[in-house]
Amino acid sequence: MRTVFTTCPLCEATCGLELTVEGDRITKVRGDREDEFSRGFLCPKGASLGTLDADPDRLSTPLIKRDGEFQETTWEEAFAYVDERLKDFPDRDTVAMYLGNPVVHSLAGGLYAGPLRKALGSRNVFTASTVDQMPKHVQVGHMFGGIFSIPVPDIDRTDFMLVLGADPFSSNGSLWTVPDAPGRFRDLRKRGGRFVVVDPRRSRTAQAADQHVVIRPGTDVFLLLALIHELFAQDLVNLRDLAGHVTDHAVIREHVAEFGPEAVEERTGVAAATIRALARQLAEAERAAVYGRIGTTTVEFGTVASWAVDVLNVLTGNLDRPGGVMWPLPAHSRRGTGSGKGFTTGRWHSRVKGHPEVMGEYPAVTMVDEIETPGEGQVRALFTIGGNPALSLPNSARVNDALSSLDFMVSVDPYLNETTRHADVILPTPPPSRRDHYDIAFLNNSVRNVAKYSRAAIPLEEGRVDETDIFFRLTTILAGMGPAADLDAIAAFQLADLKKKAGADFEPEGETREERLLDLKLRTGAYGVTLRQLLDHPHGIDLGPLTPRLPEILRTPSGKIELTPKPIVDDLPRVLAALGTPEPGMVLVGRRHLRTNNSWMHNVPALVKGKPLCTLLVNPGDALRIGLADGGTAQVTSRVGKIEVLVEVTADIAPGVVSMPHGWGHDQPGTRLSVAEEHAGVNVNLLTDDLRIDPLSGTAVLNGTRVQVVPA
Ligand SMILES: Nc1nc2c(c(=O)[nH]1)N[C@H]1C(S)=C(S)[C@@H](COP(=O)(O)OP(=O)(O)OC[C@H]3O[C@@H](n4cnc5c(=O)[nH]c(N)nc54)[C@H](O)[C@@H]3O)O[C@H]1N2
Ligand SMILES: Nc1nc2c(c(=O)[nH]1)N[C@H]1C(S)=C(S)[C@@H](COP(=O)(O)OP(=O)(O)OC[C@H]3O[C@@H](n4cnc5c(=O)[nH]c(N)nc54)[C@H](O)[C@@H]3O)O[C@H]1N2
Ligand code: SF4
Ligand SMILES: [Mo]
Repeated sequence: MRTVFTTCPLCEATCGLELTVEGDRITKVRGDREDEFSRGFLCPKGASLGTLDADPDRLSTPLIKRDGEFQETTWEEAFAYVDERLKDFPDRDTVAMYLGNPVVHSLAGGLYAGPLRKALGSRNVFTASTVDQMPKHVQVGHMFGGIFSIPVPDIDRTDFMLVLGADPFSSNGSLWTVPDAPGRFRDLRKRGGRFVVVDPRRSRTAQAADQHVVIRPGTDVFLLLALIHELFAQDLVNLRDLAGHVTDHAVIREHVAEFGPEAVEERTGVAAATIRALARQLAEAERAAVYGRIGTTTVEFGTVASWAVDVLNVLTGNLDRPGGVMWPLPAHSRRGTGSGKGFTTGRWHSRVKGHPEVMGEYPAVTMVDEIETPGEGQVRALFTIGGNPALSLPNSARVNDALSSLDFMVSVDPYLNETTRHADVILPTPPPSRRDHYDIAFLNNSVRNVAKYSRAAIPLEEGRVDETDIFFRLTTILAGMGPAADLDAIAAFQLADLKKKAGADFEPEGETREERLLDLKLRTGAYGVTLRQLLDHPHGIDLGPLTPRLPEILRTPSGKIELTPKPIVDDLPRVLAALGTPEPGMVLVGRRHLRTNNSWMHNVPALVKGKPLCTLLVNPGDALRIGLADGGTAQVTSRVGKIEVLVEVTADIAPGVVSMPHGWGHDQPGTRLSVAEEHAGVNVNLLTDDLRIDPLSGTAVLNGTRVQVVPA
């Protein structure tokens, strides 16, 4: 029996875990009380890591589909087969790639997803970002010059937080690495601070808040613009230390002139007096932070709303300031130089619908168009890497048809699920216990600067292939080096090259290619930490609270914070037009439950037991009017589809709104998910509309879908 300290890879909170390992099994999971960052916090998902890890439905060998049946095969044969079949697609744009959420949660993804995309050489790259956070990247790209320069609320030092469209008590934070978010919010209140939640649903976070502002879905943009309006109207603008670092801020006043509290109150459902009071609280707090997530990004005006969030942070002088919103500095990153050419989109456009490229990818919703539409460059082959587009993309019925029509499909995924059942080859990744972990992605969003590296808790079995090697091998295959290139030699060559570029005069240390690469990044990083030091500190190293970074962050052509970027300002007339065209009738929104993780953790018995989680929340007044009873079944219809779903009547949801979680619908034939099948639920994306996007970012509108609800 051994004790191993590691980091939970399941969500963005990056909690430290204390694992008890017996033989090749995790037999107990506890929150690591000595973890420098999470201090023992653990949620039900982390607690289930042992069961998830040992799930008998996980694939352990590659599968190749022959005559419609999956057959087990060797890794050599699987890679050789992929290499051979790819020869049928000399035009690389006909091969697409979809990268999903778990890719950003692994060292493999952090180090090798970029090279993998590059080696593919196709313009048809899609990721979960365009069903999630792309508006944030676009907005910070335009305002600060760097697509990853997303400031995060410094919750531990703030006095006031305004949270819109996020439920960190359930999601544990997003684009915001904040282990034990509930504890930190409670501490904020204990210090005498306040937080306000804007949400059409009384979420767990809203329940704990000082104030819950109920809003009509999809209308946060109007509320946010009205708050900006009020900062000017009530003479509350105070740039503090940002004066001199921003482009002319006074012009914003003109842009928001028509969004006064009275003009937006009916559309948002938020009283003008409430808006005025919120603006005052925000401006008068000594230190305040505005934070918006899913309910402000996966909506029609996601980019404008995201922009408005940070405009509020700037106009109240709370950007780059302790207790406001700040930029973390991870140990593997170097300090910025404060110079750059800014950010653009649309360097190329998609074949079928002419969508602009954003961050080198197209909207995930248009993947289906590219597969279905004949002509030169039609997508006929697809790689899915840690993604489940069959459940996670809008208009899933169409996605499923498209996937089944492909000529060739490869999935890098541990499960035979709703998506990978369509594949010709499945390359299974080992369970979390078998992999080394360092968080490349989420330390960029962390509320403290911390560093931690953990080697695999349990050695990888003989004959299995690590995810880093799967990524690397596919990269070399796509780069035309064949299925058996010498990966060590290539890695040594790359490391030498990187070493030279970084001007490093030392030999990076480590037992694996990835460790040496990480050691190089760390030692040439901002703090000069070494891999050896991290190995000596199994609970991580605390590098301190966030510190101001503005001058080195800014990479805009003007060298200032661009307060009114042209592409964003140009979208305001569309916002104004929408203000005048209210959306009558019932609308559908999403939610997350503490015991879920998008689509892929419903195969863990402890996480799906008890009351069904996949229900339609209906307000009691609406239920009475429509004739729905708690525990009954509703038929829900949208432009794209029709479903039947279990009804949960509750006053927690606003009138005129229904709420359903995503990631369910495990009743598809040909999968291997024995537990999830018993708790199938219904796929909400059979209702969401693939034609509705935020045009500036290509992000799907997943919240605020117009629906009709009747008894089934
Ligand atoms: N209606 C609606 N739809 C939504 C959302 C919503 O709020 N409402 N949310 C959206 C959001 S925010 C997101 S991020 C997307 C997620 O969309 P996706 O990323 O497409 O889906 P996931 O459900 O995260 O599926 C992850 C896949 O990775 C596999 N996997 C698990 N562990 C590993 C691993 O270690 N390595 C690899 N290679 N694969 C692994 C799983 O088996 C699964 O197939 O869904 C989006 N869809
Ligand atoms: N337990 C759990 N944790 C997760 C995940 C999970 O599936 N389960 N998924 C992870 C992923 S990939 C992500 S991206 C994050 C997301 O993290 P969050 O953004 O915190 O996501 P949610 O918990 O869905 O909270 C979104 C809230 O927005 C509200 N909402 C919906 N529409 C609107 C609107 O128009 N306006 C406003 N103001 N509110 C609205 C919903 O009612 C809901 O309470 O969570 C991550 N963490
Ligand atoms: S909050 Fe996230 S990181 Fe922490 S234990 Fe739960 S799933 Fe893991
Ligand atoms: Mo996400």
